[in-house]
Amino acid sequence: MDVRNNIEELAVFTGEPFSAEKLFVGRPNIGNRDRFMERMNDILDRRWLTNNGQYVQELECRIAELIGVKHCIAMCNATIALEIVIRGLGLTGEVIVPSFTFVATPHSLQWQQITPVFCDIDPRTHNLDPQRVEEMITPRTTGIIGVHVWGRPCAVEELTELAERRGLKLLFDAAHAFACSHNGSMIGSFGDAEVFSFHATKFFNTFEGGAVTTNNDELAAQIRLMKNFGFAGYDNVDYIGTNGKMTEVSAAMGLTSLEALDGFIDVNRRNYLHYRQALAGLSGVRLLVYSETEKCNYQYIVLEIDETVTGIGRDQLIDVLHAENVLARRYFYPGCHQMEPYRSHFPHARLLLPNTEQLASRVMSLPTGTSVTPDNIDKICAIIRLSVTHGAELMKRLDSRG
Ligand code: T4K
Repeated sequence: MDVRNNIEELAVFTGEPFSAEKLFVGRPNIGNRDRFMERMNDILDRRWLTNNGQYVQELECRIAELIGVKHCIAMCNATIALEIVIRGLGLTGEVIVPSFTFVATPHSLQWQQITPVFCDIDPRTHNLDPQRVEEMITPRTTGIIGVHVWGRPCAVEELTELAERRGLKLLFDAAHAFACSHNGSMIGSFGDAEVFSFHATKFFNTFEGGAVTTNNDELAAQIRLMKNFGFAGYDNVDYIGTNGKMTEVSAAMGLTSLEALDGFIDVNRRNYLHYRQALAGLSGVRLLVYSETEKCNYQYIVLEIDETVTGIGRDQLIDVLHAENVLARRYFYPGCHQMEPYRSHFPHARLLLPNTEQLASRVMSLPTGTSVTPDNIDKICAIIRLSVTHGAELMKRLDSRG
């Protein structure tokens, strides 16, 4: 196998990466090209490109059925979908969110002058800690947005009980959690509404895209108006709205991706199990595990690096992997509270976010998906194993190189 056997052979010293081909986190999964092209031709033949076309309607029905909800409203992306549903739910003032998420989550609030209040996470789950959430509630709080980070469910029951008891709206950012379940029910069916992302980097993609799912008829009707400028029929505008519509091309990709969904999950699961086996027993490197009893999409291969054990920090390990053309990512570094405008608005937020701060400094995502083979994984894990086994020595050498 073409892998390095000792640290002198690492690309940081030789300049020669093990792989000429770059291995990315977030490489898109692509379904059957012929089916997609057929649908593209059909779109062009029918000359119906957007505005609630046939493929968008079909995709919405299929997703609602898959998740077991009354309504699915397809959108141009998850960020706009979050903004629209936040407005539809009437959130104002302050909304409690994790900082350990993609910046779209707080931005969708701040964009409409609602203050995201960052709450700490449970270090075991990487998701909102419900006890901390309760401590962050003030008279200005109107809602909670839980994020099912890595597709692993939030503390759904605790957050639901808390939201009901305190009269708050509960929304879930389910950007990572398409086709995942919690206690046997599909994610997408909890809270007042949930929002999925179908961005190219998600395991199920529509190029760009997203969706809101809900069982609330009134909310669904309102969101449908809002994503189409507020139009309720020709020449009649009932609401202030925006343009959140999904195109037919995106929906065609979505329908084609749906047909391949089980295959994508099988490959992701195979990759996850392969990583698990290849990294087993490596001290200081913890692979995030998925439930054996729930549906999972296995989209994120997440490692936590404990530098006190490995002798090499997360950032140095990423440097080594990048030198080998393995483009690992630091999702979600440094935490939204350290990004603008939040860093300036809440300069002391980190004092309330010790678990977020610690996790953001240790966590990294590795390549997976249909473009990644078991052979790629063997090589990636061999590099990690070598770097960790020679952690202290490698750090000394890297330091001396300046
Ligand atoms: N909430 C959460 C919790 C989210 O994670 C996200 C998005 C959202 C909300 C908002 O959803 P959307 O509005 O996007 O629907 C990427 C994605 O752009 C973003 O959708 C995603 N989360 C986030 C976690 O990752 P970046 O800034 O890291 O993207 P970028 O361009 O660096 O690409 C990531 C990797 O994917 C690269 O290694 C290259 C690879 N890639 C990317 C694209 C677009 C490809 O190989 N092919 C491609 O076409 O944000």
